[in-house]
Amino acid sequence: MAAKAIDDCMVAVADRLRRAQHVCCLIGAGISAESGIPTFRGPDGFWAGRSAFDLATPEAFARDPETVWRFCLWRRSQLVTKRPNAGHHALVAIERLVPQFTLVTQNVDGLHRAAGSANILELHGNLMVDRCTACALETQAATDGGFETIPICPECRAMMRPGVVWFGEMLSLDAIQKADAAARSCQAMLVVGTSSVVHPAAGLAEMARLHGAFTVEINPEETPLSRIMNMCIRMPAGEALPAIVEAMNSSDRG
Ligand code: BJW
Ligand code: ZN
Repeated sequence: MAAKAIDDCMVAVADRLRRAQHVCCLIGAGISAESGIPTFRGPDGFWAGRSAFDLATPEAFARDPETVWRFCLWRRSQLVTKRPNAGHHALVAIERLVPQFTLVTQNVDGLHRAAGSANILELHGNLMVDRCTACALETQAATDGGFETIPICPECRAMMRPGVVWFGEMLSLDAIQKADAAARSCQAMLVVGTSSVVHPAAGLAEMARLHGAFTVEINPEETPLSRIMNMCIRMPAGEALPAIVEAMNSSDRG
């Protein structure tokens, strides 16, 4: 896309965001790719050469907890070295520029909180949380090592599990209800870095569109939801989101 066309596009999105009372952002793994964290799907994704159903289902964990934990501990050991990027920081800036803002993330990496976002709904949990399989006690995982050992509950000595949501599991009722309400009530939604194939998350973008929100997809690749979006920005999130913030600030001054 020519520079002028990109500028016009950013100004148009900025204008929609500035006029919105409530902005909702639906986020996926693509935003963290520029922090060095692989996405899930695709040739360089976490699941390349692996089966998601052997790593991200309660059945897999029941059958072979060691394999599932090894995958999780390896990701934790990588994650603790990663930092938020320009895309995460731009979302913090947008939150501060609009009256109401809801960040609905499918990501389990905690980078939105690290960047400073405030109103976050973590639909698929958090990789750095351990939850007891027996008494449901939740603890924060260590960030300074221990990436070789399966955690044991400090209260009842049962095996812990990662605090993420696997396929076939219910999402937190509180989180999905709040996300659903945000999708229905927002005037603008940015759908960033998600393949939009996992439900119920993907359905939130459809819900927002159905309720009249202006929807913008930010993703270098097309997705099944591209066709229902008002606008698609085929750029990496770490470039597109800061450009939108810049346009929001310019229109503020102008
Ligand atoms: C960039 C970029 C850059 C790259 N900038 N972009 C309705 C229809 C069909 C099925 C279902 C349905 N409702 C429920 C289901 C079943 C299932 C489901 O959705 N299955 C489909 C896949 C077929 N859903 C569930 O089971 C959910 N539970 C549920 O619904 O409970 C009720 C129920 C149960 C049973 C039956 C019916 C109802 C739970 C879903 C949990 C998902 N969990 C995971 C794993 C977390 C654990 C872990 O971390 O190990 O969450 S799956 C995985 O996918 C992870 C992600 O959060 C999620 C979404 O992936 P995401 O973020 O979109 O990443 P990618 O890799 O797919 O895409 C990255 C994108 O970034 C790409 O598009 C790139 O182009 C782009 N990109 N660089 C911007 N720089
Ligand atoms: Zn316990």
